[in-house]
Amino acid sequence: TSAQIGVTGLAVMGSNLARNFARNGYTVAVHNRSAAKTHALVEEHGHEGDFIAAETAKDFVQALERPRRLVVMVKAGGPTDAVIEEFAPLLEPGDMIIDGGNAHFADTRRREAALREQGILFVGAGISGGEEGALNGPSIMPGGPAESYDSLGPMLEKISAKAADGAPCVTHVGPDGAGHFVKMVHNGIEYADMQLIGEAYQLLRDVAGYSPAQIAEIFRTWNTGRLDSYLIEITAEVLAHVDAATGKPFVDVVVDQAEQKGTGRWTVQIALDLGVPVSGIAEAVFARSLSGHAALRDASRSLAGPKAAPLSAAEAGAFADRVEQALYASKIVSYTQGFHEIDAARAEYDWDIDLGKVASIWRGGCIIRAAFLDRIRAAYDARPDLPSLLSDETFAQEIAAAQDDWREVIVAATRQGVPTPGFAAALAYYDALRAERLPAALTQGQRDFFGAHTYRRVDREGSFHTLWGGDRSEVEA
Ligand code: NBP
Repeated sequence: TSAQIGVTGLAVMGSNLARNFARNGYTVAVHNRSAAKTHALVEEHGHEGDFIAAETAKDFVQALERPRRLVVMVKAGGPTDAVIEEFAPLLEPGDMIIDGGNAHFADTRRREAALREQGILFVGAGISGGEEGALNGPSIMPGGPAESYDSLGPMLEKISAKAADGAPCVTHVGPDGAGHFVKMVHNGIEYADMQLIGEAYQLLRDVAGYSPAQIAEIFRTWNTGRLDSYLIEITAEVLAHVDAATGKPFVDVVVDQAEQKGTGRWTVQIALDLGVPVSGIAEAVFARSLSGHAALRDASRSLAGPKAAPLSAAEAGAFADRVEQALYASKIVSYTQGFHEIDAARAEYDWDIDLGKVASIWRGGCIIRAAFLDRIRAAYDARPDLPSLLSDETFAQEIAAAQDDWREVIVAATRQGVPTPGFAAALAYYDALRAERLPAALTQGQRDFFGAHTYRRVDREGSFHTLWGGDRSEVEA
């Protein structure tokens, strides 16, 4: 017999993905650089389905039915190139390599172009949901040539998570690096979601005076409403957890320095290149880096702050409702910014990405899965050319209803000296988009003054320059 799919790279993600394929009835060839992992997988989980263990690259390739489908689940970067270099010479035109690692989309574009020369279909597939998702159903974001999806799609649909309506959380996202790009933005949005939740927690604690256990209850309540999502759910779990060793809230015994693996940073770097304002995601990335500057924070602890005036217990409940509004409104803005970035990449790289489909495949399996995504899908389904999520009538109305509370929360935070970069950046974005006039006109005047960079006029076509050093008359540039 031969295998319908092969997985090489059998650390936690690869072995769980291989088991997922096997449990869904596929015969799976498995291979790892060091063969011990291959044997361990088959010994421990061989009973879950049909595995073919391959010790060498040659055996692995020979075990696959043609055209071959070979999933690479190794460490992103150099290791992925090493594996492709090892396997590509053993493959034939029409065979497919699927990279399920967290590759940078630019690497995926490069690899796709190189392998296309050899007639090999290269599919860069973003996979979200961690090890648990890989085993029981992840959200999958495959890119690459569209024809790859004919044979690969049905298999991925089988092993993927399913949304509440039963739809598989996978679609052909777009050509070459589109899948990894969308996975990158997914992670950027995840950073923003986590930061906003963190700010809500901090406000409930430092302004409203709630304990972590009480805040866990508040999050549990929120999770039954429009904020219903995996991240809100696990936030309640983490906040309710008590450290066994000290009896203190778990959140109080963890060092408050957040780490990152880099996909959030990429989201911001690429947004800068594309000229897309993703201020909420950027603040989330910066908040993590700020938290890690221990020496700087130590040196700054004695800096002056406002006189603290905590709320009374009677005021706290109403404040918590306001925080929910602020969190929800800020979340709409983060997703607006993330989808803008995908839209900009769609134009830049000529990718045919269906934004409603993207929202749809994030509804299950992945870290940002949320009831909210159904609404985003509906917004794009109703109007595929929606200029921005904020242009959707329902979202606009919800923000209109939330904005007074949103502003109040930021005022309270500012007055009490609680940093809310995510909430504040989201509101600034919203207000800037709404503004009749922006100070960008002044910026243009300054640029023309010091650098003769020219400006456009509101009342006439063309570019103009004022002779600032001379008689200040205007000339056409
Ligand atoms: P790791 O990222 O820790 O990679 C370990 C695997 O890479 C092992 O199979 C290892 O083989 C192999 N490998 C390395 Br390292 N260098 C190699 C080389 N030069 N040639 C061949 N194989 C090499 O594994 P992971 O945590 O399972 O993640 C796999 C991919 O999935 C990564 O790209 C990751 O970013 C992505 N991802 C992870 C998660 C998650 O939650 N962990 C979620 C989503 C995506 P060895 O056993 O012989 O050392």
